Amino acid sequence: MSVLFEQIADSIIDGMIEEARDSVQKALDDGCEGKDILNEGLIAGMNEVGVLFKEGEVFVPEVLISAKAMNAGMEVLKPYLQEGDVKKVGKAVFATVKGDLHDIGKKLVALMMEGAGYEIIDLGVDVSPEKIVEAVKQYNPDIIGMSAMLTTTMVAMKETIETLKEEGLYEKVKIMIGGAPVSDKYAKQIGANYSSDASAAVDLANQLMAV
Ligand code: B12
Repeated sequence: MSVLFEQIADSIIDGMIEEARDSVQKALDDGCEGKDILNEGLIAGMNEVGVLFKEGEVFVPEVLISAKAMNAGMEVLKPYLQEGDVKKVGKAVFATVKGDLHDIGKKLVALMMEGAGYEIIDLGVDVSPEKIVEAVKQYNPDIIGMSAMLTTTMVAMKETIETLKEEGLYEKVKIMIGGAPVSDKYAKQIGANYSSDASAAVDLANQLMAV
């Protein structure tokens, strides 16, 4: 890992918002690729935070500050991930499912998809199946992207799909799911499509849209 990427990762681990912004900008000024800054800097840092959290070395307040630093870095990086074709290829509604407040990964996926030409409607976090159904009726999207980071909330994805079926909307949209506890197997079980990260999500969306 280059020193610059290490600096970015450290700024996330330490929850230093200004440093996160500055180090991402510095890496961009140095000509680093947006994708590398994201994967080897920001995401690498957040992954380390995850390890420290699991080991009990840091607690929720620190993780929240790291999440803020991650968002600050992502804001700087956003325009560089969104270069390229702006022709709209489809519309996607995104939501973090009921009971779940994690949104960093979902925002990243939404950001990359926006960059790939999708119109994104982000419903936010803790979104009930009913709200998702309402949004499908209101926006008529091609894709629904659902995110869950807790083993206890991933069931809400299944509930949402069941509600969509009850409303006769399931056949009208493609469903993509993701998040740490989610797998391809689970996606198949509930009638959705899975992708493990943000760039794979764009490929999956294009595949589903047959772009
Ligand atoms: C940041 C974080 C938080 C922050 C969230 C801030 C925010 N705005 O998002 C805060 C502090 C709020 C938090 C709270 C909690 N958290 Co937390 N959190 C994390 C942490 C450290 C990082 C998650 C993250 O942002 N990763 C970085 C992003 C880039 O990765 P990602 O989210 O996985 O997203 C990628 C893919 O999954 C995928 N993806 C994600 N969504 C989607 C959607 C689609 C459609 C697709 C295609 C792909 C896709 O693409 C993304 C980009 O590549 C994880 C640890 C971990 N290893 O994941 C724990 C973790 C998820 N949290 C955990 C827990 C337990 C909690 C709490 C219950 C803690 C508590 N005691 O209160 C609460 C629950 C709150 C709630 N109701 O949701 C556990 C979950 C365990 C489990 N198996 O259920 C984890 C795994 C930590 C651990 N090892 O114990 N957390």
